[in-house]
Amino acid sequence: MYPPSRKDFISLTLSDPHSNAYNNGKHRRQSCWRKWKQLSRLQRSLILFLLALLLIFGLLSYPSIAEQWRGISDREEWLELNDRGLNAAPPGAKPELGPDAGKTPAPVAGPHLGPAVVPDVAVPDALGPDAVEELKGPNIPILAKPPIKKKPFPSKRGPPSLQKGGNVSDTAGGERQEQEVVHDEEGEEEDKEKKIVSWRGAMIEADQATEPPPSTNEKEAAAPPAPANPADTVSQTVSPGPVDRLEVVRDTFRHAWKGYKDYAWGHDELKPISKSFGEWFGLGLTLIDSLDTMWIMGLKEEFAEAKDWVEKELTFQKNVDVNLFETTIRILGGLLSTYHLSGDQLFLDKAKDLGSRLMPAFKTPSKIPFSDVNIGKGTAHPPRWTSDSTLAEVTSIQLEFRELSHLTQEPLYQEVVNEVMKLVHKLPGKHDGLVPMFINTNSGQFSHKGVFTLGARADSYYEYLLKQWIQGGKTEDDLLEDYLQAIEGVKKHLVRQTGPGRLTFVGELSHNRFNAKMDHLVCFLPGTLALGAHNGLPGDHMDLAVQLMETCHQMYKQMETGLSPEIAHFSLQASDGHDIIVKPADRHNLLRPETVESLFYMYRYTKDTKYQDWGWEILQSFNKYTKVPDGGYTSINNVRDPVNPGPRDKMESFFLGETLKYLYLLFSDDLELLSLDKYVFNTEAHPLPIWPSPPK
Ligand code: DMJ
Repeated sequence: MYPPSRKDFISLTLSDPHSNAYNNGKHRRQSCWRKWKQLSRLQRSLILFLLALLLIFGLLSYPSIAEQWRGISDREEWLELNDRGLNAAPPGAKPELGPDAGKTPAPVAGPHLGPAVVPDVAVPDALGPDAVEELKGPNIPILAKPPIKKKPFPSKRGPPSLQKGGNVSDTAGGERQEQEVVHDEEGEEEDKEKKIVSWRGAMIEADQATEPPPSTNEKEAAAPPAPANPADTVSQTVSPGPVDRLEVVRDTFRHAWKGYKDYAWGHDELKPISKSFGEWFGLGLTLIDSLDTMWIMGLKEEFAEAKDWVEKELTFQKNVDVNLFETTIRILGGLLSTYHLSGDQLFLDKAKDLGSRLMPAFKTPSKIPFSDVNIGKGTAHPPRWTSDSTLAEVTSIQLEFRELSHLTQEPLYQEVVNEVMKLVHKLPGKHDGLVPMFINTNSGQFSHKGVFTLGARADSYYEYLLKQWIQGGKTEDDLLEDYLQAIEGVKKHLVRQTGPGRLTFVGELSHNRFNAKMDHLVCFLPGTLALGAHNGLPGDHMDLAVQLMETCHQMYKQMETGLSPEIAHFSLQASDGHDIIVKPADRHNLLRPETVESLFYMYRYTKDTKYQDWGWEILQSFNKYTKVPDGGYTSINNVRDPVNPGPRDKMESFFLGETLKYLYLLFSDDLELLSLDKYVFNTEAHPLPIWPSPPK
């Protein structure tokens, strides 16, 4: 018997895959079907089985893929949040072309520079006509919203992103550039050494998230930080004596240190919720920032362990870009002060090594230093999109470099930083002593003139004018002249009072328009004014200090958590209900020190115990809303929501280096403990000795 004629076969030959002949869809479908029918039963079953397998696998892996997509959309959300008011551009973002194209510094929202600053861009204010004056600077380029880079799926499955709510200002600062860095440590393979470290504060997820497994992390990230062990929150009505308060600060430090030790040892910063760490420069930032605090608090065991790490592990021979300012105030300053307190040569040796590696930053046409230095390669550069440096950054490294010269008898350190001060002293473009926020490293001229603030990017310029003058035995007249003139400028242009409660605050000026906005960073000013007054400067500086201290206190007291927002706006009209207005994007608290720093100075100089009480309330609020049960403290997203303050999963090094140190000194009645007549504190709270006055 002949088999039935196989027309199928004919059709198959017609559909020669190599021919370019047109096959319509129907024809193709028929061919497929015929092909399928030609297969043996075994072949068909095998194919069906494989398809079923693929389907099952696909269904099983769906949740994790969906989870990753959710992570991406979360990231987009916080990037957008950062862009509020065109405030922050993520790494790599460039400003739109404009009159200053190619040299416009991107604004930064960051822990170190403070809130993002684009003060000359109008921000609609829904909160009332006086909360903020609308500002419309005509010539300032607006940052283009940068493309959002989607992170490719990791090749291996790892712990989910635990940045609940995102480290808004910590990870997406406009000037932050991600760089791949190869650490040149001995004995390590290059591949293993590759880490992402960023410029100016971008905390890139460390590869090795430490324990515990993802599920636990997720659970904790979702929950607000410990609504405190009742023992941690001493009732505000019970006022323990100073000794008890000192012990509570010590306990707070120990708890913070425990988290760092358990989950971030030797790394830059603790992420207490996810029990992991973030790297910035990869130099053990928190550990070094904390050294002198431990010494001052008498935490000997902790100090010994940390010293051991410095001795055995800390190396500056690393191919890493560091920010000159941040590295100077935190690491160089921390090493120098620890050397002074402990007398241990180890810390001076490390300081010398670091100081010499930072020197390439000063090799610029103008002698105004670049922002970034590669401490391994000995190269320096400005941010990618500009040749500007931030004014506060180039004028707030002087105390440390000058002290290094003193200790090493090597004049070069002092010479390079003094040169910067000389240049700025005679520079045109100041406004009654107030300085613009940027300076160009090529021309040595101010850039982006017209915006004046005591907040981010300018703050510590004013602080270091006074402190250098004090450090140098009050002999350098230019510094004093600049400081006095600046404070007059502040009084004339920036100081105002609120309408409802007559609170005195320091606003900002943008192209001659006043903005009733004050960064928490500005709360360093009462302390600095008090320091100046104590050193013989006009008495009205102290009056202003008292008034501003009250305002900074109110920035905490009027919030539901008792913690200050990052930025406050003030009402100028008496008819407005509230003195202080907080915009949704400004509600975060990064555990900053400025208010407790000023409380310390105010108490030392007035002996008014209300300042200690105010500090005590702040400490209790930190313990109530930012304490993480298993160790560490976290920045929070919303100081107005005591039910869910929104942990950010980051403990800044300055919480241990500054905030807790100043609280400890505030509660101590031992005036000889770091006497303000013998020491001057750098802007990261590291005490350096005041030099003896030269004979007259
Ligand atoms: C610190 O690094 C220093 O105090 C700096 O001067 C400003 N920002 C942080 C703390 O807020």
